[in-house]
Amino acid sequence: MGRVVVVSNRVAVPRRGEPAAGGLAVALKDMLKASGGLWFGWSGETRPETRPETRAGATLEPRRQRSAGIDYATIDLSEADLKGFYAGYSNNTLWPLFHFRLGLMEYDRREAASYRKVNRDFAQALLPLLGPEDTIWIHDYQLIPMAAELRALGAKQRIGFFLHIPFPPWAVLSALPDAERLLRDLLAYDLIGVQTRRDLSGMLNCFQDGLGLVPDATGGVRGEVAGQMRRAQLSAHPIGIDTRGFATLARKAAYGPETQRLAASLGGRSLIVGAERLDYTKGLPHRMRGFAALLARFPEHLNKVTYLQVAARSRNEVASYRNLRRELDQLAGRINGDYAEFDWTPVRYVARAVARDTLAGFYRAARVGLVTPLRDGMNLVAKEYVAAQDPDDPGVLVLSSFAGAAESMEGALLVNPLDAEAVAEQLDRALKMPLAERRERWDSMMRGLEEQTATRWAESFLAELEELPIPEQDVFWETPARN
Ligand code: ADQ
Repeated sequence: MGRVVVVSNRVAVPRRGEPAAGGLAVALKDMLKASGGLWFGWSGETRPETRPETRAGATLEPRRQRSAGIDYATIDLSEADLKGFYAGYSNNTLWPLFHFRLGLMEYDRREAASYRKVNRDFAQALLPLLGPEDTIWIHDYQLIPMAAELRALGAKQRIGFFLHIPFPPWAVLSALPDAERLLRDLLAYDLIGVQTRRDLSGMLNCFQDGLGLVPDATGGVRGEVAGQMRRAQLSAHPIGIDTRGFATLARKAAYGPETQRLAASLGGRSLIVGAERLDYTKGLPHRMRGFAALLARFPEHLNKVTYLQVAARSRNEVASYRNLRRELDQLAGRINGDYAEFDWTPVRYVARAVARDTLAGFYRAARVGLVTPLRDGMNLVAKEYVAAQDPDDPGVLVLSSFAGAAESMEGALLVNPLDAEAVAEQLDRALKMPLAERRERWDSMMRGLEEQTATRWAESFLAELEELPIPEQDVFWETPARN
């Protein structure tokens, strides 16, 4: 039996004094521990341009570490890679494009080349560490071409890919000058996992309209990559959280000093909570406008409800993120200016990360979890909010229908985040919802969360990958007869 080798742009190498990792990292680590596996990726460090490894054609020597039964191998990126591959093509081209934000997408051929180079560097650095029986699982949009690069170097192992963010249909993806190449790169994988049925239909539509490949009856596509015929299986594997673990964390945190201080400061008012990275996909300005509409249209909530938004700063090197920050500062200031009383601040806006257990306690203290991204692969905050609730007196989740989580969380009040009035109406409904309905909705969501955990997600993806026929089998390397 071979190992599982996980590859992701950032590697969660445990460091002393660091807060506990989230559910996703824990699920991957458990799986790696069980298979004696390896986690490979970027160290998060940059290296000077003058180092010999930076020269074209040189292979980077990964830094090896072992911790709690898992091997880690990491490489540094150069400043130029960081700019072109990471801030540029990954976060300023693919991220907005995959989130349907063509107006924010920028494109630069040098950044596209840097993206490809870093994927080649990753493949070259990983190849010598691989055994013939290993199963490789590559994560997310930063590393789409990595399997094609590994195949070009002769790798025959099973390679799976999971996309954490949405995948748009061809009408959107075709705006990318390299769209066809990116789709061909995907064919180098044996299994491509996406979050939802919506992403799956987006991807199948791209293969069909972009490359003219008709999916077979079992959801696979066959096509040529690097002179070889290959078949990639496509399927949806919605990610989950460590539901029990998070519920326990929240129960304990409710007695912690932060949640106690928060509760005391509310003076008996209801709390609406929002938490995310400060990212334009999360719909934060729309959410603030929705909250303002609540106060304008339903004045019975004035001085009775407080909205706490914690937004961890993110990707400050990209201009659209700095602009968002400015917009939010202004909006929060304006709403408070319009509605605050000397003893009540309607919007509490905290632009930084908070500890995981503190966040869990805040979720539990909130009558409403307000999760309204404009697009999101899944959205774990929605799941964490539900897991954190007190079963005897649960709060209500108001959720964007554009979050992947909406496909499986039927107990939420769904909303189109672009419609401020609709957000206000759903907030009003959530704040007034009787206990019996809150319980019923929460029960149905919690049952789903207990089934669909992060561990189940990792297991089901790998089980599907490992059941697929070995790529070396002849049928995968023949050119099919043309008809
Ligand atoms: P993200 O876009 O980062 O993930 P999400 O799934 O919501 O979004 O996960 C965010 C995590 O950060 C949660 O665990 C949350 O608790 C934590 N967090 C949020 N705000 C915080 C704050 N202010 N301080 C501290 N922690 C905070 C990407 C995709 C998602 C997909 C995940 C997993 O964009 O759609 O669900 O990957 O596949």
